[in-house]
Amino acid sequence: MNIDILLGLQWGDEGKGKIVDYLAPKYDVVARFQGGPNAGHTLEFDGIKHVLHQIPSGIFRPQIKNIIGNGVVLDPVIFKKEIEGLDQYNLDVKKNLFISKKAQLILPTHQLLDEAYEEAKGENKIGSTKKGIGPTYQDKIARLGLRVGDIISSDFKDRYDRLVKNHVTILKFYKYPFELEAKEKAFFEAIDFLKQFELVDSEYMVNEAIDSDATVLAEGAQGSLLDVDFGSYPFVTSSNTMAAGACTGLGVAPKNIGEVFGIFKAYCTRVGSGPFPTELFDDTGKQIQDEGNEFGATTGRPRRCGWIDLPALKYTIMINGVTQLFMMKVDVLNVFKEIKVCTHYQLEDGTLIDRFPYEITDGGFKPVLKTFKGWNTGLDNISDFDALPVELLGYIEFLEKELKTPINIISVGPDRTQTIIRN
Ligand code: 2SA
Ligand code: MG
Repeated sequence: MNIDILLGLQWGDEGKGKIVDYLAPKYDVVARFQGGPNAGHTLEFDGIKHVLHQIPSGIFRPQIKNIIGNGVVLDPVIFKKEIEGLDQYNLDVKKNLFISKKAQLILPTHQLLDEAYEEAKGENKIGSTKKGIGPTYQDKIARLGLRVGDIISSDFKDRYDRLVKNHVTILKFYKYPFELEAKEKAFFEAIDFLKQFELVDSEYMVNEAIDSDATVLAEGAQGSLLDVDFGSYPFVTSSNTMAAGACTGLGVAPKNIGEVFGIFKAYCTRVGSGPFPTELFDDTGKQIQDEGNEFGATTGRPRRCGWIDLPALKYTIMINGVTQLFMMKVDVLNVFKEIKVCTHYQLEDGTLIDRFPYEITDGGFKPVLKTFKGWNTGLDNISDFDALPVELLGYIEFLEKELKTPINIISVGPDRTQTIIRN
């Protein structure tokens, strides 16, 4: 069988956790391929609300194998906390979770470097989650990093010390004050904890699953507009969040990619800094934030809110080869009498474009907005697509025509059950 990919088409937080959890019964394997503890994937079911950061969202289904792939950067300390947080659910996590030996380790000093780099940027901060993501990927590319598979080697501590020495030199250069002792103690405790888990050559596991006709879902983190190559650089994360990232982050050949599920919100949000053409600074933006409970699932930061952005969505659908769209958080717009959609950007000379420009800077162009009548009613008791309000059906039809891709799932609330499937 092929491997399907599920990814976010905006700036993250599109609701990937919910959808992976929802789709999970169809899959034998769920694998994360990039990112790390910067991600916050929220799942809600049976009155439980749980946020996962590094562990794949299939973990709540006992029949599913969950893989943390080679493309991930893993913080052992956060991993230990995450596992302990799952204790309450009586899951056999050790049986169902596999970690690639090739995943990179986030060291305490990576996290300190992330803070130091952000502080040094002054006004130009990326708005990083300060989880050490950027510095860890930096060391990976510089061929300096430590990998999960290294933790069992006898010289692990020496190699750790050598890398930390480098980091300390940089921290001192930045005059960044730090205290390492307690962090290191927690790190080595967490490394011991990690040794109890199955550390695997996950590229073999994934490909064997594909060859044996098992179904595999690759779970993306963050969103395509945060992709290090194609996102709003430099205000991006440090990994390839796009579909191609699943190939390198799991060791899967492009010919084995099946469906690419692209998820997007019925509006748009962004957490951290960087341009956001459709951002709303008025009461409407605040209302979307309140209705959608738009606060970072990892850091608690308020998310910036705005209308849906079609040039950006067309771009991310293109670079990912999206085959199906899932529209999330539709219920958040229930309160509005009018809903707006950005169809184009207008450049300073008046030209209209519907491409995502190289320099996406706030102020360089204006979003052109088309207004729709809102459905302005609750969607609570609706489970049938055709029973959705006519205004919402019109909105969906317009988006499908513009995006040239079917919208097959409509999410009308955070719970597993609040999901409308288009037959
Ligand atoms: P980093 O930490 O180096 O990856 O930050 C770089 C940029 O990427 C953004 N980023 C995110 N954007 C949305 N959601 C993310 N996950 C958390 C969530 C974030 C949170 O689910 O809410 O809790 O604040 C995520 N992770 C990284 C980040 O804001 C920077 O713009
Ligand atoms: Mg999130």
